[in-house]
Amino acid sequence: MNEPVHEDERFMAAALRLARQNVGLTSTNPSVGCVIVKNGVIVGRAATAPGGRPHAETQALAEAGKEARGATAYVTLEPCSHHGRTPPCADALVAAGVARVVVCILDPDERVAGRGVVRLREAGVDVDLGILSEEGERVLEGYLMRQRNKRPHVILKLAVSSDGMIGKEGEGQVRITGAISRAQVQVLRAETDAILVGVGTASADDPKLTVRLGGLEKRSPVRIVLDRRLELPIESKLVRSARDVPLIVVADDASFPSSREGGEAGRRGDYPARRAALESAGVEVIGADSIADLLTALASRGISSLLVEGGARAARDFLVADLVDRILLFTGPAAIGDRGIRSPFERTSVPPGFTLRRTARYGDDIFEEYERDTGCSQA
Ligand code: AOF
Ligand code: ZN
Repeated sequence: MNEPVHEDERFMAAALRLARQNVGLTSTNPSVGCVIVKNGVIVGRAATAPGGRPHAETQALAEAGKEARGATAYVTLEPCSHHGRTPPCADALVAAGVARVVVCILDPDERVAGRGVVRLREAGVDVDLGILSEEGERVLEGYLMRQRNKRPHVILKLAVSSDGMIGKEGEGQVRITGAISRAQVQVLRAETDAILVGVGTASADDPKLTVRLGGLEKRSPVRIVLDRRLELPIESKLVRSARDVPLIVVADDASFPSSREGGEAGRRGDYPARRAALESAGVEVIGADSIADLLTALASRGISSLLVEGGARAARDFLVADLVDRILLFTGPAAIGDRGIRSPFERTSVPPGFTLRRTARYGDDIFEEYERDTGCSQA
């Protein structure tokens, strides 16, 4: 009697695939997938709609129509039980006459937290839990991190030359990786809620940090610059595009005039003027006195995933704070040589506490994905 289990995994895999498609589009809601199956045939399928509503289940039920009666629903996250901006999905499943619900991950949202399952069971619906939960944890990693740890899931991406450099002094953007790797990074940006660089990289490279893959432009994440003393040039591409794609500049908390008599930049006298200039260009300026503090602030505004794109100092700051969950390392074939800016690490010196999970070749580049070992602090 192994068949039913096998079938559950197949349909849950389909639901997870649907969920993946809208990752990055549904914030602050998680992207959930739902597949409704009757007599072995899919009669309804949906992912959480862009913007977060409607939820997956209601759309899949609408597609299934009368076929939902007696059917099995596969959902990647426990159906909601709260009256939020939409009625509870658990109630909608019951009302449609669904006989069985298979859930991948329980919803940690305190308004749900097991109540969705209780509601279904009380109405006589069979519920099975935890099918393909390892993959489900991954699809929902941003949402789960924000709910459980009150911070976004953090991915550190580095492009390193064959001699361990991430750039060249005084040269602005240096091509280290090829077209395929760069396209991968664009896709990655499209899937994350926010993307961060240090002010050194922002000034030297003058990047725009938007998504430039045809059709995915609207998926550009919020852009964040770590800029302790507000040195980001007003004429930078980041600032000039702040009215189209949100830009947050993070100053040292001590730089705020309200604390410690204005802090270092305040005492220099130019801080208020810089801040005003940034704000009048549409930039949001916030203060944070540590990486952990910043992540807490980002989570409280609903940011579930953060891509750290450099430079060396920002990467080091996140690593030292022990706040990196995954490292994506792209190693290009060429050396940079003289005046190279050294990467905090390269393939041969990845920090302890990370395990290699995946390797690929993208053209002439080597791609490696490292996952933080579980059991480490998740604070
Ligand atoms: C579901 N199916 O597709 C999603 C769910 O603000 P609301 O009313 O949309 O509620 C947001 C919460 O709903 C979110 O925190 C999470 O608990 C759940 N997301 N639930 O049944 C879905 N996206
Ligand atoms: Zn719902």
